[in-house]
Amino acid sequence: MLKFNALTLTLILSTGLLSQGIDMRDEAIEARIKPLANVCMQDDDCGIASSGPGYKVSLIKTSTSSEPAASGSDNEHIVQMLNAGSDGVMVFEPAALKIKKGDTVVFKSVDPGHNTASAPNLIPAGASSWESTQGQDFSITFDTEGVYVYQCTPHLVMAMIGLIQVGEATNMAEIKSNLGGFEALIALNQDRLGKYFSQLESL
Ligand SMILES: [Cu+2]
Repeated sequence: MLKFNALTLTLILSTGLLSQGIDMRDEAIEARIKPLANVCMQDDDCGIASSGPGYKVSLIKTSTSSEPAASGSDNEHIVQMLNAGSDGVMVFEPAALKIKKGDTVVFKSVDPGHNTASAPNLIPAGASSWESTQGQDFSITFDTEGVYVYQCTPHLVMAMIGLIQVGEATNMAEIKSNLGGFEALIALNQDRLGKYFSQLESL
């Protein structure tokens, strides 16, 4: 006897199994079924509705390909804003990121006191600049192809910076020719900028 509804399947097992005793249910059947289903005796009040002899089994809903989590992550990228990371103190992680046109980047305010802001003249022509509020998560969807340089405004002097490449690096030459003024604002960790460009090019 099978009875379907939207989320659960109630299944009545045969009375043949029942006749072999309660031990078989406890040790053999329940152990195998438990990860997948709720099971109880037909006569027990276990919250599973059914009618008929045997056991009552309601399948536990597990994640399937229709769950949104897996597909969403393809188009969404996380950049953490950190007090300390693998590149030292005050960092975006990952600092170099390559994404597809139309993808979204979520800047996570893991540690307080950071923000993300596009660097002036260091984003593709026609792209929108951004500046987030310090200490808050911020997400942005990139619809214009090219390379973007961004900073944490309070920690730019310490080279808390990052690079995002959307699609092809169509504006790389222009970015590199405009870098001088930006570099001059960085007093510590001056090697990071070159390192991040190398990382981006190797992605
Ligand atoms: Cu910062």
